[in-house]
Amino acid sequence: MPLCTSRQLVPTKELLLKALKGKYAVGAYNVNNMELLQAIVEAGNELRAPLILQVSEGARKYADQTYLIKLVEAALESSDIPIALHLDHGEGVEICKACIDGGFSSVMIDGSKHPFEENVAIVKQVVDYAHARGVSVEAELGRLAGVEDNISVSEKDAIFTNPREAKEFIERTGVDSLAVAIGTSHGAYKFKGEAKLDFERLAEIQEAVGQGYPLVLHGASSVPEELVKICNDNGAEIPGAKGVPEEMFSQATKLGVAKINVDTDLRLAFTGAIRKHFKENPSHFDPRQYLKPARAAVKEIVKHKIQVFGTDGKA
Ligand code: PH4
Ligand code: ZN
Repeated sequence: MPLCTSRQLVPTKELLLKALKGKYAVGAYNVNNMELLQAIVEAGNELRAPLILQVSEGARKYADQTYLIKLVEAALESSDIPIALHLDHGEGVEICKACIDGGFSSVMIDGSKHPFEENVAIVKQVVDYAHARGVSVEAELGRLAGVEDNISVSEKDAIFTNPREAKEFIERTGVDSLAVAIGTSHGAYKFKGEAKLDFERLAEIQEAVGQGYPLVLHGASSVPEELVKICNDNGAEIPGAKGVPEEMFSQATKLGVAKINVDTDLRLAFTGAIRKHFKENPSHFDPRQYLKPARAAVKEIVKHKIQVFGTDGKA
């Protein structure tokens, strides 16, 4: 069912294939409320960059899918850049079907916690349903985990995406994009020691699946020191947070990463701005007073992300 707007969402696959060709990545930003959505879309509009808006199961529980879809409809009406709407980490076949029926451009079926054969079977079911309705599918192989300095080769092999399995997985499921585990993890604490991603493995994955196949990086927030500092200077306790260094993304896009997920950095920007506002204005209690700087801070970080991930700027 298409969304109720005069302007429609674009197919996620189209955005990813274009990004692959242009050697940049499309940022996929998590949407949980109106201010986050407005900030993301304003950033994309200003830089003429395509966007993937993504909604997790947690977001659906928090805000209700109907509200989120209506907000996305409003965003489409107030912008003219290509926008896709994606289900992030769909846990099972039913939620994927609900989002496909609800008009999403793509869904992620996350069967990564299941053994390989089970993951193949679940993903294949979603792919069959989605493709019959013109919707594309992302899946995940391997487990997202931060890299500790002393992680052994066999530990890595057990957790990270196996290139040979990736090729077989794609061939057997027909899935349109694949999230790979190469050392990123969700949240603000990604690395105990030095930040490291397994680019050798990413190169092997790209060789196995082919240069025209879009890969996805989850857990890709950079956890900028200045955003953590704003939070901590204004009462937060987020010590020792560490994300993916920004200079790593150009290497990732050269090796087939066409979609980069960002949520934690938006949370840090939003929360930092609110904390700062309250510290400076203890008498304020009108939500518009503190949500306005929060929205502006998210817009700034999304604009920065777009510049870091690259764009053809022609959207
Ligand atoms: N995601 C975001 C997952 C958000 O349930 P929830 O709404 O908390 O789920 O898929 C990412 O990959 C974000 O990575 P990041 O933490 O590095 O930003
Ligand atoms: Zn994720």
